[in-house]
Amino acid sequence: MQAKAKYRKDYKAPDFTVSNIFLDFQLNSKKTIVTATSQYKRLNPEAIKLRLDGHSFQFSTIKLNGKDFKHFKQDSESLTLDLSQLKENQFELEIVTILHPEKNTSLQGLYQSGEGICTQCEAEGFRQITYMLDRPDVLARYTTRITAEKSKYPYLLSNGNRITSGELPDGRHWVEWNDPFPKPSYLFALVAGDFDLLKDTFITKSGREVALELYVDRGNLDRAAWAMQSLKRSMKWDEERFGLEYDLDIYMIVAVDFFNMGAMENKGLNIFNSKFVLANPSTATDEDYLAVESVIAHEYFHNWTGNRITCRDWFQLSLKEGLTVFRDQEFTSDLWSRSGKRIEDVRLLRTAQFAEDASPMSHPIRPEKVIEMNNFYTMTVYEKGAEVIRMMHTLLGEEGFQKGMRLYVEEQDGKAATCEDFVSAMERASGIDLTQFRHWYSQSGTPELTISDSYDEQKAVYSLHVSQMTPPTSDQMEKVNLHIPLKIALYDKSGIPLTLENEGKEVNPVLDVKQTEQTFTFTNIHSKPVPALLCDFSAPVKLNYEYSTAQLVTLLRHAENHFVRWDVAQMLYSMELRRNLTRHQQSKTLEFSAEILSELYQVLDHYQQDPELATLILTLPKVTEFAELFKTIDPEGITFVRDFMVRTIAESLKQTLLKVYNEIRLDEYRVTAEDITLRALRNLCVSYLAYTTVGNNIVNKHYSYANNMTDTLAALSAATKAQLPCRDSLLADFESKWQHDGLVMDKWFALQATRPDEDVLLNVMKLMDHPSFNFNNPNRLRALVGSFANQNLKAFHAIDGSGYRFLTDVLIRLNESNPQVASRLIEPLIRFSRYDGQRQTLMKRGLERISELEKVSRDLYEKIEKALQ
Ligand code: B3K
Ligand code: ZN
Repeated sequence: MQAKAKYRKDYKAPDFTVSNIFLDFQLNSKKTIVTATSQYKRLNPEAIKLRLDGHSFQFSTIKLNGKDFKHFKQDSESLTLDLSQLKENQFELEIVTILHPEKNTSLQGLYQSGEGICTQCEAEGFRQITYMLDRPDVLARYTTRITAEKSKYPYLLSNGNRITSGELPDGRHWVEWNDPFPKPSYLFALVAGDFDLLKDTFITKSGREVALELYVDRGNLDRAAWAMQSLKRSMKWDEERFGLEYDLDIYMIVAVDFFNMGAMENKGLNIFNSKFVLANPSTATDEDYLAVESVIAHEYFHNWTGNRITCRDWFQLSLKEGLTVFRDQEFTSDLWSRSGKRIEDVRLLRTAQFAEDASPMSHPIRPEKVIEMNNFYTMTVYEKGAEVIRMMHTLLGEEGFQKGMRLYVEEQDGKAATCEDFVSAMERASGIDLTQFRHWYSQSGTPELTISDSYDEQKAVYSLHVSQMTPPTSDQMEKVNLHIPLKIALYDKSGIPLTLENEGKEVNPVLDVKQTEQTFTFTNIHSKPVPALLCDFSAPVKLNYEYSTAQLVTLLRHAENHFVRWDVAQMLYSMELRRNLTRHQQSKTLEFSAEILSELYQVLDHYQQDPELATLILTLPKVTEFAELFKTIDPEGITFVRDFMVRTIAESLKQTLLKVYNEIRLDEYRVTAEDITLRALRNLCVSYLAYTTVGNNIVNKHYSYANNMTDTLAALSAATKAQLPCRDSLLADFESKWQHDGLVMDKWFALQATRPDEDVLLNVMKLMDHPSFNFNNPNRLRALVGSFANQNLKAFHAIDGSGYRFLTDVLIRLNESNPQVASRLIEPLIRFSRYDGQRQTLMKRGLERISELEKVSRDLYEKIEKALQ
């Protein structure tokens, strides 16, 4: 296997570019003929070789300026034209290729999804359609003409505006589209199929009317309204907060069932995984509703941050992704709850991104070396990338940040830009020096802040001693000091906030940590304070400070910042888990601190003060969240102790849980912040009560009275996790109701995969033959196999190696059919260094089995090579 790596440092501007491209698709699911006629320009007068990317199609002819052309060399991934005889610097190439959408299970390029046909071109899928300069810094104007059988494909869609259309005598019809905005090939899209269509309009702030069209599978119109409303809210918000307006006359979204990721921001024609479009009360949970809204927003926001301003090369991916995630996070925060959204995002970052940065795949948000680009659509590039943007927002403030955004847009509109272009605009607009801050782009790993404090009672002086250190990562041994914004607050013992000052001068609560060791001093402090550190998670770092339980309790009760109150609850839980894991490993009986239980009781009893925060505080971290506390993970022990913690909380708060459960009354289902919050709290009560003597009764009733999917699933999940007697009948009931609907069945598959039962793996294997399961559908695979490998810590890491063997078998199949999905699913296996020696050997055996295959995909090769290195 030889897979060549690309390095960021090797970037060279292209020798040639394409100004216009005309694509003619004679569409058929078995055989599609594509004729691409492109206007090329030689940018470097010395260049005589034109290397075009392309693979996985049949190539029939190539013409240069209308004449058959033979001076080319072809290999498995490219076509190189010898243009030494060509005098002109502008020329036309016509290339004919033949594709087989029906056979394309990789779901990249042109492929069949259900009865329809669609495309996915990011990052490098366009080269599976035709030979092209398939790189994001080649921006061309696209005209696309699609011809297909009218009865099967009444809708023929592509980017931009519908120009003309016509009928052919043989039952086929055609439509021609033109996109006036030059774009890179990865933003090209085509969809053909029969759909139900939801139409609406949006009037932009400058008064232009935009047609909005949402295409869903026939019969799904009653699940489309929420996505449309979400789109309109996104368009409005981007005008109000960022001053950015939509630019075409039409915006289309198509929902498809077979899709490798969440959605794709193709210019004017977003293609979505149906999971992030379809929602109605009986099929979608509150969480699904919010996820739909946020993905719709994310893809819409890409129209400016991604499409109008795109990336110069793929190493700059975070330029569009980090920024667009930041924008969608802000959108959700403005519309719903800022602290709730922050907590959700930090939970994800601390588990998934920190884990990635401690794995063989560790990379900076702007990677230096890539083998398969699809492997870099990561938590690091997206979520840590968004944190880096958020830190700049913290340092510059909203006003300075928006000034920077305006400068960035003004300078880069219509261009392919770099991360440096963005930071430089922020710096120049605000006058704030970001020299040291830039290291966040080039340094991988999770920095650690170790903080200690001292108090001089006589002088009334309090000092925080902060040191920073980033441990080496698999990709980078040497680390430098970063510029870390550390937001703090001080409280006195009774929880009253103290003014931050130094010698009479007010001190900014965001401390600039820049050196290995720094001391920050506060004067006029008349008793030893309790510090709230890293408020709002002002930087993506780990914090070491020896909090006492009493200090944590003070903050839990009194901190003004909601994030801090939630965060200290996490610390209390972590302390309990660590302490009990040691006891468990020493075969001692487990014990839960009475003091903490009584604090939890107070939070629950006073939930009305802030039901959302109460719910978040009372939610115990998942096993996977707890696992991240340890260098070496004990899957069985963590699962055992967490289970003990759940049961203890449930038992000791039982009466109050019951009281709250009965107090909260929600009749008609509404997707409002207030109702979602109360529903979440009530369902949290159900999840705890399931472990008590009233569990079976309550859960059973909760299931039968449920008038929405949120409650139904909460009951089903509680029954499964607590292994209640009613479990099997509820699971069977759900199955018989929803077996026709893959998307809803995914919830059921995920529950099946996370059952605490001993025989869960046998059950998962059996379910791979379930009529609702489909190995070629990534959503089904992620629900069943992904949930098992990522969420069922204990069973996946069973010491007999059965979990690893199962995943390896699945990966071997997927290596051929869909490498991109395989590469996501392999993650838990490459993280073997986090487990004991016996498990490591078994996990490595799985990886070796894959690497011994005759043909390993680039996607898997890159990860296995890094892991076994
Ligand atoms: N840009 C796409 C992701 C493409 C992934 C390619 N493997 C969706 C998004 O981030 O909005
Ligand atoms: Zn994105």
